[in-house]
Amino acid sequence: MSLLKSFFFRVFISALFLAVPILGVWTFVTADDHGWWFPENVSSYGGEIDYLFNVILTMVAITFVLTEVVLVYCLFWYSQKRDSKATFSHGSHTLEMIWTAVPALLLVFIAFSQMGAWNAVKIDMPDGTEADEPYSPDRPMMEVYASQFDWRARYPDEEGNFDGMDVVETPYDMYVPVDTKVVFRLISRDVLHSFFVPKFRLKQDAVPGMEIPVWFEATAVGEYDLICAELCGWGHYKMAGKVHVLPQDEYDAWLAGAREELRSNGSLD
Ligand SMILES: [Cu+2]
Repeated sequence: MSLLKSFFFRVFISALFLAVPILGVWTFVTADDHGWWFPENVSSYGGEIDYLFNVILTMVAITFVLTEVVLVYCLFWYSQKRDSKATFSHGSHTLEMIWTAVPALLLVFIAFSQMGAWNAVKIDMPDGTEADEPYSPDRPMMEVYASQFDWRARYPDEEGNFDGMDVVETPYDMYVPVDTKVVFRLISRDVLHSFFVPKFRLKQDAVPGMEIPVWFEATAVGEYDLICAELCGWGHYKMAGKVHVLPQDEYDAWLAGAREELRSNGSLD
């Protein structure tokens, strides 16, 4: 009996293949205990995004496990020596219908399940702005400029203007009040960048030539990583900033202080 057909070799190879789904599922099931899972969610819509992620992950997991089980079964069963002749198959119309219809239905299900979250995050801005209408200048909270290789948050002056002398600009850092819907325009000065705050479950491309309204509501005071999620050049790695979420009174005090410092021409201590 050749080595390839020996029973123990077939068991060994099948077990190796079986280890893939077992390790794969184990990795996901225990990921949270090892700190490999998502960072904590601190945004009002983050729970919805995580829910959608889990729905899709479950679908993928079931498909993955079923496929692997069939693979291991075939690997073991059909590698044995047999005397019978192989049968010729012209394909199966029924099977093709099933493996086309099932994924199609799943995709339709995903498409409908995500509509609410997509609408809330990307289309209906909380200040009434729609993503495809020009941003209204009477409601701006801030502007965020992305450029090679930094982020700049710009805060309007007391009259709400972005082109006056008292526009506070903070490179890399962004300051926002907690439990408040923060709306801003995302603008790129050069190439494609992507505004990504993992703990807010927020990612939005900055596209040259477009002013894209973005919003979030942070639910906990803290300091959160802001990174660029679009490879934008040699200094891409440097586009690491922080979103500082402050209690409302501290935010007001910070903004007032920053404006005062700006007007002082640097003469304040
Ligand atoms: Cu970038």
